[in-house]
Amino acid sequence: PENQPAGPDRRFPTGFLWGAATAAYQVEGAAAEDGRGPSIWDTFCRTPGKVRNGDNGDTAVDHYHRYRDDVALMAELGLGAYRFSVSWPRVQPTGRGPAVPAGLDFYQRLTDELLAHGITPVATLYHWDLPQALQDAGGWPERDTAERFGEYAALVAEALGDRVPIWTTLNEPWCSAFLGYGSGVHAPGHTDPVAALRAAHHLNLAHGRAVSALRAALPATAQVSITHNLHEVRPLTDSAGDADAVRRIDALSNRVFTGPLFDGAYPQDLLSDTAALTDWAFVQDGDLACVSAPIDFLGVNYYVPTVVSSGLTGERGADGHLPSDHSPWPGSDHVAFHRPPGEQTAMGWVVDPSGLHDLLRRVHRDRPGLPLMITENGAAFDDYVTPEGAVHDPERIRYLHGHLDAVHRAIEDGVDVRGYFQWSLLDNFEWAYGYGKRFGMVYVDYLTQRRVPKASARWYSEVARTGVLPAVDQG
Ligand code: GBH
Repeated sequence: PENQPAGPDRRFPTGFLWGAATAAYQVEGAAAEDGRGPSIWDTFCRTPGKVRNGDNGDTAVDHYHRYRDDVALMAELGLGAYRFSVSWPRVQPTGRGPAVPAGLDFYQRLTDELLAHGITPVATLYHWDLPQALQDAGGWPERDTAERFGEYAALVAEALGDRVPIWTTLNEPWCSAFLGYGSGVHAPGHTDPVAALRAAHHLNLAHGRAVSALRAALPATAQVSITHNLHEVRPLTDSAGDADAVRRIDALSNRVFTGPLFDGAYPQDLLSDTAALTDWAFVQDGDLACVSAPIDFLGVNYYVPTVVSSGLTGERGADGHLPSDHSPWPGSDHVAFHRPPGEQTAMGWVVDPSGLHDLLRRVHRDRPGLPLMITENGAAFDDYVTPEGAVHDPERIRYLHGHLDAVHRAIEDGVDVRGYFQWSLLDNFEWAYGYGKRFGMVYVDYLTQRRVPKASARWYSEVARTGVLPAVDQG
């Protein structure tokens, strides 16, 4: 705090949504209950060597059974909104056919509980838990998966449309396509650059199909969106080669999604950069018109900037992959990734709020008038409960303060940011890292499932309640 200038308090716009986020597979548990079918993450967790410590989401933090207590805790913390995801294999165990009533019933009860506590439900239709049966039929590289997703979206909209005001189709399709089918560090663990590009297109198409289904079923007041983990890509130096590396990675992480979504076209440079891999013949007539149907806001998840240069350096990239490993960046083997200096989280991700500020300004510049929502931002640190029963996490308070300050500065610059969701409400199953990384504002003792709000939760609660970010972080 002593190196922070004491500035004026920053007041957020009235109506700004203050929330927290989770995802079904990371928190629910109850993996075999009420007819839920297996997802690609159930399978991946059982594949030796894929998930740290052999962890899986069978029990997770038991949110499926403890949702009432968890909602009460959210209310106690003064949260205005809760972003959760709907598990596709709970609704359709094989990804096809009629909905399982018990599966939908859980989300109806959860939603009713939120509304009863004055908390706005924000539903994401897909946060990475593809029904295994659809993967067996080819998964996201196959077009049929997008059609199935449209039908699933219709079933969920029919069940929850009267009570969920804010909807997101997909969470971070970049991860689904490029980590799931390119680098293989996420389920289903494939390492095929062409499959990754096909998956990206079919995820775009799935979004479009879901938007049509949602618009057909929801009241006109409902807001429909998609969440992307947009990358803030920065050059290592100001060389022309590094600028070209930025262009390539920007195409493969951002414009591969925002092009079809907002311009109804894949960027020309992306098509030529990947021409040696594919001619993109899987993009059919009419697809892009469907993908580019208007949305009401864009969800942005931000954790860390991406620093790139041209040329193989032989060093481990900031995304953790060696040049010899499978890359999540098809056709960009000669781009090197760098870990910038500075404070890091337990994930090894540098703490850099300027990345969020720059990213928001850039989206605003490219898409003026587009409302934005920060649908995820947060950090893992090595949290533990003291003998007195408290969790002191000043690093997280500093992290949140810095990033909320960045959001506020972007709003002052004219960017239309409507809300902020901390990742995550609870410590949970952190994908390939298992339970080893704690992102929660609430600590979870995985043996007893006891919840302990961290000091940062109390801090965030005050910000959410007042709508004011204090000048110093008070961590
Ligand atoms: C989100 O994904 C997910 O939506 C959520 O489920 C997850 O729990 C949460 O974040 C925390 O991981 O190579 O060092 O530059 C985050 C996706 C992709 C963000 C890789 C960071 C690059 C880090 N991540 N990315 S680095």
